Amino acid sequence: MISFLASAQKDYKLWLQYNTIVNSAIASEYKNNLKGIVVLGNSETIKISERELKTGFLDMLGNIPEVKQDLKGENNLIIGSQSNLHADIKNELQSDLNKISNEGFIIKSILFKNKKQIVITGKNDVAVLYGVFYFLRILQTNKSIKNLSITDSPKTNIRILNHWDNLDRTVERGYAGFSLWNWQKLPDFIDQRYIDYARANASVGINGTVLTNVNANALILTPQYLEKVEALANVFRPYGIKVYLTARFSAPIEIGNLKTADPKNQEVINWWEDKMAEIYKRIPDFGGFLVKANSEGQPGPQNYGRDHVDGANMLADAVAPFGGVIMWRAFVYSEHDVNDRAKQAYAEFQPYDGKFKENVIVQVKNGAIDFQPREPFHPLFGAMPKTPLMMEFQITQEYLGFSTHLVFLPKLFQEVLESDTYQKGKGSTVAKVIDGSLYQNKLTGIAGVANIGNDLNWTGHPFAQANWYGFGRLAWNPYLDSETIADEWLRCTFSNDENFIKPVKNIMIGSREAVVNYMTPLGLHHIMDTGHHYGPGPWVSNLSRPEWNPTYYHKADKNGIGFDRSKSGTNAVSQYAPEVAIFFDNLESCPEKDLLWFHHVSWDYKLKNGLTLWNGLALKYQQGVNQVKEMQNVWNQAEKYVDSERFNEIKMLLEIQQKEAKWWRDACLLYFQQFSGKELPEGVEKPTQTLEYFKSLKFPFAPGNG
Ligand code: GCW
Repeated sequence: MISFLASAQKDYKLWLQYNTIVNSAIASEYKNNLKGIVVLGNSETIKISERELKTGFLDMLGNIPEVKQDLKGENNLIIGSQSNLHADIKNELQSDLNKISNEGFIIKSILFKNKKQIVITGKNDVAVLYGVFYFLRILQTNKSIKNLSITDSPKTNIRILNHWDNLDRTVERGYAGFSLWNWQKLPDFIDQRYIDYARANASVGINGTVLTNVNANALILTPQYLEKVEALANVFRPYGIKVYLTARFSAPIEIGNLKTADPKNQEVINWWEDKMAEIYKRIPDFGGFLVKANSEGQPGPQNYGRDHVDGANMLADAVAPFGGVIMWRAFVYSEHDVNDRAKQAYAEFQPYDGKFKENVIVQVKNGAIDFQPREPFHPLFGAMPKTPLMMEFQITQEYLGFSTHLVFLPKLFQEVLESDTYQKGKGSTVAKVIDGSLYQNKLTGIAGVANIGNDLNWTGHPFAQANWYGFGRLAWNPYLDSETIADEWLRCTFSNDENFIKPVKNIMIGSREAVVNYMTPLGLHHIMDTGHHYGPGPWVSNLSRPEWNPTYYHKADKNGIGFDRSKSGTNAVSQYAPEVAIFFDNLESCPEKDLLWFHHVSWDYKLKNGLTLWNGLALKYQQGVNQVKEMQNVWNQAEKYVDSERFNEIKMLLEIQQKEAKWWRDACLLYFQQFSGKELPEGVEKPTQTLEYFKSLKFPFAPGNG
C-alpha cells in the first residue's frame, strides 16, 4: 500500500520529479556554487519562484541554500526582475536585456564587486519564474552551471491549451478521466490540482488556457459561471497563465433573450459589448475567446447570411478595448459541399485574407482533415500573408490510440513545423508562418488540444505526459528538435542513467512512425471506426455525411487504393504553392508517406523499394506491429531504472498497444484484401480472426465521445 501511494505521487509529479542527484560531481558543483539565494521583489510570482527553487534544491541536493534579502558574500543565486536588480548588475546585463522579449529571461554567471554570482532575471516576474524553471531543468538534466550565459525568449505570444471540457465535466476526446474543473465546488473550493496544473504549465512556458470545449455551452458566460472562471483566473495569474473561454455564437439568444445572434444587429453587438465589460471587470487580464462557428453543427454568422469575417470582427471589436483576442477556427467543412473535404477550409478562408481585425488570429489545424496520425501540412499555412494564423495541434490522442498507446507526438509536431510551404520561396516553413517571422505578424500562437484529466497521472498514459511537456516546449520554440525534448523529458521524469535514456529515447522517437504503420501507412487516413474513433473501421460506409465515411477517404476498389487529389483528381494539390503542388502531384516526387493521400494507385504499383503496393502496404502494417514488440522489449529492460508501479503500468499499456496494433493490421488487411484479391506476402502474420469478427466489434462506451 505504501509503495502504491509513493508511486501515485511519482506519476502525479510529472516532469517535476526533482529526483536526488546521484552524479556526485554535479551535486558538489552545485553545492559549491550555490551558497545563497537572493530574492528580489515580493510579488506572488516571485514567492512561487523562491518556493520552487527551495523545493528543487532540497529534493535534488538535500539542502536549501540560505535565503537572503540582500546581496552578501559570493556564490549567490540572484532572482528578480530587471527593475529590482542592483544598478550595476543591470548595467552589466543591459545588452542581454535588450535582446529578450517581455517574457524572455537571462541566466548568467557574473562577477559583481569581484564576487561570483548567478543572476536569473527578465523584464517582469513571470519571466523570472520561467528562468527559474529553466535553471532547475539544467540541474534536473545534470548539466554544469559553470559560466552560464543563457538568454531565451519565446518565439510565439499565445502558447495555449485548448480544453475540450464540458460543464458536466465530461471531456470531448478526453482519455484521462473527467475535467479538472470542478464547477460545482468553484469558486469557493480551490482544488490543489489547479495550482499544480498552473505550475506544470508555467514550467514549460504555456501562458494561456481555454477552459471550455469549442462545442460550446453559453452558460459559461452567465454570472454564475463567470464567478467560477474568475476564481480559476486568480489561481493561474501568478503563474503567467491567462484564462480564455469559448464563445457560443448563439449566446445572445440562449442567455440574453434576444431573438437573433446576427453579428450586424445592433442589439447583438451591444449584448456582446456589455458581456465583455462584465467579464473584464471580473478578470482584467482575460485573454479572449476561441470560437468554433458554422462547423459541425455549431451556430455561427452564416446562420444570418453573414460570413466568418463578420462574426470574428464583431467579437474582436467587443474585446479590443480590453486588449483581448479572438481565436477564430478554420476547421470547417460542409455536408452540402461535394468538394473534397480536404479543400474546403482553404476554399472558404483563403479569400478572407486581410479582412480580419488586428486582434483576430485564425486557428488552423495542422492538416486539412482532422488530426490524423499523418497529414501533409494544411495548405492555409503561408497562404494568408495578411492574416495571423495560429497552429492547432491535438495533444489528446483521438486518432492515435487514446491514452493507451505510447506515441511521442513532438515528432509529429516537428514534421509539420519543418514543412516548407514555399509561399515566399524555399525555406518558408510552417514554423516561420506560426512565429510571425515569414510575414512579420505581431500576433502569433500555438494551441494544443489538452490531454489532461483528473486521472492520478493527469494524462492516462505516463508517456502522454511527454506530449504535454513537448507541446509546451515547441510552443515556446517551434524550432526545437523532438529528440532534445524526449531527452529532457526522460531525464526529468525518470532517470539520467544513459543506459536508460538511450534505448527509451529511441522508442519514443520511433513511436510516431510505428502508429502510422499499424494504423494508416503510406498516406491512408480517417479509416477508424465511427463516432468514438476507436480502432479500425475501413469498411464503414453508411454514415449520413459522405465525408464521415472511411470509404470516402481510402477509395479502395479492385483497381487500387487512395484518394486522387492530384490535378487529374480533386486537384487539392493546387492549394499549395506551385513548387509544393508539383511535388505532391507528381507520382515520382510525392513522398511515399503521403502517397495514398494524394494518389489512387493500383495494387501492383511499384514502390521505390521494388515491392508492389499491396505487398508494401501489408509489410508496413506488419512493421508497425513489430515496432511495438520492440518497444516492449526495450521497456522490459528498463525495470531497474524505474519505480515498479510506473514500470508495470507502462508494461501493461504496451501489452494493450501490441494487441491493438495487431487488431489494426488484421482488420485493415483483411478488408483491403477483398479488393486486391492477393495473398499476404511472406513476413506478414496470418490474421487469427475473420473480417466479420472485426466488423462485429462494438464499443458503445468508448471514452471521449460525449
Ligand atoms: O473531428 C473532430 C472531433 C470532434 C471535435 C472537432 C473539432 C470538438 O472528432 O470531437 O469537436 O474535431 O475540432 O471541432
